[in-house]
Amino acid sequence: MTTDCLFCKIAVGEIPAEKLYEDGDMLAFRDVAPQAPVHFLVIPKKHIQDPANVTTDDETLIGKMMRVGSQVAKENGLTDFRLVYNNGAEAGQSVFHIHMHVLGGRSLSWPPG
Ligand code: DGP
Repeated sequence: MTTDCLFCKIAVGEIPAEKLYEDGDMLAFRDVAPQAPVHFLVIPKKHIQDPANVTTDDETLIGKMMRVGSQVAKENGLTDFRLVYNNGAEAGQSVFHIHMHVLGGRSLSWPPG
């Protein structure tokens, strides 16, 4: 846990969130500013700053994020959905604890703005 990290605080329950999934090393919770009818985030409980800081030791954990995100998407009625990682402020990252956005429930355009 990194003490000044918002998502670390959510991971340990210090800050409340609407949780959709939790196990020993992972959490999925609804995004506070949803951009689609279904919009939630999947995070590892371990603090990793961003995709660029993933190491070979994290590969299983990061792969699990995709499996858990897809499972929770299906549980929330989605068959079509988008998985997004933002890396760095210019790419739209505002919380520097790695997270995967899962968005669905409406038609999504491509490319993103
Ligand atoms: P990004 O911009 O990719 O770093 O996404 C961060 C997301 O986190 C953004 O969509 C809003 C969401 N978010 C920020 N603060 C909170 C919070 O306190 N609770 C929840 N549930 N989501 C948050």
